[in-house]
Amino acid sequence: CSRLVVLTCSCLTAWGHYDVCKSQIYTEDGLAWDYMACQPEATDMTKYLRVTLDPPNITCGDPPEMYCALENPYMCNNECDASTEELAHPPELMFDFEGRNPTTFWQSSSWRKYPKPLQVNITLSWNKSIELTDDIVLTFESGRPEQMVLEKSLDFGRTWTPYQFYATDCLDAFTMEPKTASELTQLTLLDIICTEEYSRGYVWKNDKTVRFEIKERFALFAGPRLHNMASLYGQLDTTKKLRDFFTITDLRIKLLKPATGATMVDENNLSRYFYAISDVKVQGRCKCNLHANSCVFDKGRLGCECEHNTTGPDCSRCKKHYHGRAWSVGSYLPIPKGTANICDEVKGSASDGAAVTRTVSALSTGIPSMNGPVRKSLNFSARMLCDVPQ
Ligand SMILES: [Ca+2]
Repeated sequence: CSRLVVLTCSCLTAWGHYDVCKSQIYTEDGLAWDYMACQPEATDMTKYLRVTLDPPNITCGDPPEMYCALENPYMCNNECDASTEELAHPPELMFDFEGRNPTTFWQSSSWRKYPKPLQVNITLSWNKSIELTDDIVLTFESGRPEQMVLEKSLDFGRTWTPYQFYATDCLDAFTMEPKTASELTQLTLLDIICTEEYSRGYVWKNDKTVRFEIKERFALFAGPRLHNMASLYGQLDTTKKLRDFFTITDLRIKLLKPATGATMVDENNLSRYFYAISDVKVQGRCKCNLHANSCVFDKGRLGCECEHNTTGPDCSRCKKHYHGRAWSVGSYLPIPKGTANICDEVKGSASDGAAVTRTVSALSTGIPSMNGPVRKSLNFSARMLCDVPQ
């Protein structure tokens, strides 16, 4: 490494991660900031969402109902009563801490209006663009649905596109050939597939989860254990479609048909059929266009703490007086492979000194940050940053 790079590396070791926005370096002109790729820490995004159900009165318990087990219509000991805390199953119970016993879950009314379909839309809204970093995992306490679609929105719920279809029979339900995420390749990564992997009949007792496989898709570029994130970052840097694929503002779980245990629907005992979800996992980070390394939740809203003289909830424009050149997304790759694409000051506006002061104070505000403790993957960071042509 050259002298400059050695300094950057030592700063990083102290800071702990490659994703920091900048570090101080000495140049011929004195102390200066060295900018590099930055993005907020990935975290549990279910803490920051708003959930809406459609139809709104689909949650069980008003009036109280008794439910029977799917596999045994004579085992009816599941009572739902919205007016009693111990017997109520409101939507919040999909996002609380799991791991205690008994489990807590949201539950729908039963299929008492059969043959009219029992369908529920569960919409999760962040009011902010976020980037998914791990699999979306839904855990069902009822049998897993026979038909379901996971959809995403990038424009706060105005328009929706499917992420994945799920069915016991993809051809019958959606006229799609069944596929699994493991069959995807770099070329078909963005294809929307229908999978039968998470819906099959009687095995539901053993596996209650339905997944949208983010990591399997990442692995197509980063390798099976995601050891080569630089390769994925390189792809993300150059392919907007790929970046957008993993970006959402909202998710919608469309439950289209409950589990029936792969038999004919028992019309005399419709209290066997319902949806119940105990847990929803969504890991991700605020999308800050690689211009912020932290994101705060303030007054019920997520917002990036923008650097590089950018502003807006996603740092998607240049600050006033900093339109010296057009705004551009930052880079996943550190300098010199990538560039931070800093918004330049327009000559003759605020002084350099004032700009630096503002940036520093933004870093040291007392607002609780979503950045967790010091990050891991030091080796990766140092290697990436030292990888400079001599
Ligand atoms: Ca729960």
